[in-house]
Amino acid sequence: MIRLLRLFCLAVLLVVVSASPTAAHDVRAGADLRIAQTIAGAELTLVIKATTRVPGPLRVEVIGFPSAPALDLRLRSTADGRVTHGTAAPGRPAQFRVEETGPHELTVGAGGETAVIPFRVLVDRGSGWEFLIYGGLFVAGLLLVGGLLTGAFNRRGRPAVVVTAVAAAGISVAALIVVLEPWLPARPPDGAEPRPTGSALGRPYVQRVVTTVPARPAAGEEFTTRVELFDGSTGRPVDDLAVHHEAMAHLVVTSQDGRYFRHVHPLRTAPGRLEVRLRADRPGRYLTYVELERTDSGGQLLTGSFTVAGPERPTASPGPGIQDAAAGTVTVTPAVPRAGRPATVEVAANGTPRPWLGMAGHLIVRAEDGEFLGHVHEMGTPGSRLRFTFGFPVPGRYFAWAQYATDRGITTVPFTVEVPR
Ligand SMILES: [Cu+2]
Repeated sequence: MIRLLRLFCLAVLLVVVSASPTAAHDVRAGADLRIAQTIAGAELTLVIKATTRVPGPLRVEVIGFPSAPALDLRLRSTADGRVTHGTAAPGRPAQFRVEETGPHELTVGAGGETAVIPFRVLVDRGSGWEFLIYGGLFVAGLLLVGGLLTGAFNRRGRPAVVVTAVAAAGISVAALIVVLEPWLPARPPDGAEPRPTGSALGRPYVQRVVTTVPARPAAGEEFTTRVELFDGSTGRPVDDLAVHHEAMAHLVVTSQDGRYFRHVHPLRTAPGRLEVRLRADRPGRYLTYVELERTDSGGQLLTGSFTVAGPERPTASPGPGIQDAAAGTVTVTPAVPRAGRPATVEVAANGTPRPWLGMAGHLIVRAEDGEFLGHVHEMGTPGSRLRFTFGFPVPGRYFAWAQYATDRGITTVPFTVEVPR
């Protein structure tokens, strides 16, 4: 009996240890896939709705901040190569039909730009532990009935003990599974990746190359910022980014003087390649920070820089969103923050914030010299006051930008903080 239980516990432990973590871009019952994209000068969130059955419908919605162009969509099943087309705009979702679970690709086009988003359609198949529950009960029931019929319980000695012990074990296994089920790993859903390729230690860090096209953009002219990602070990393109905070990657571009700030969500234009179109109004050095996460691995912050050639040319289009120091009153507590201690940053938002990237508000902080970039989120304060807790690591001057979304779009509130010695 004890040996049996020991064996069973070992089996459970083995399954728990080898359980595969959730994959990167999945659409499954009860879970929409939300991906922020900066495309055609607009900031939007693409929502691939959850699927409950396959073959069945797959809906794609678009949320604009504040608006979004009509998107040309193309859905391709990687398994059989079937392609279907559609268009989507805010309030006008696209409806596709998926014939198979497993890997798919959604190509998104607008304003001459194209993103390819790989994702998997998954359908849950139940926990997979039912066979142990029903099996245990079935064995117990069978033995009890058989035991009663043959009179095994009336006899003394081995038969009665064996029948009782095995029946009790069956009931115990069933009961144990019923109790433990919420903590047991679920069976991978239909369409899941056959086997996770990463190890428990995570995947190697990503090496990045940040370039611009053209190589030396002119102030006021549109250019493409290109981030190429390479595996630290193999040198091959990294194409296993996990969606975190509703994006494959978050790119922050600031001018060295801190007067230019963009927080955008580049498009995946090829495996391991992310691109976003920008326009900078003044010449000089620009610093880039990419926040991303590889599947089964932790988050990473990659830095880079590029130079914009002169002369200064104020652009008519400041990029997606509103950048306005008057768009919110900022209060820092204590008023003179100390290095290495948490400070509270409160922003009185102009309007009612709505979720963007899964949060009510974002606070991005850069050290004046560019050596440090921090990013924290609003703490769930109800109403139009946004509260952040931020710890400035060392004394110095910091450029900060609080961001929130309302019906008017994304508002960025720039401010600076001095942390004395
Ligand atoms: Cu972002």
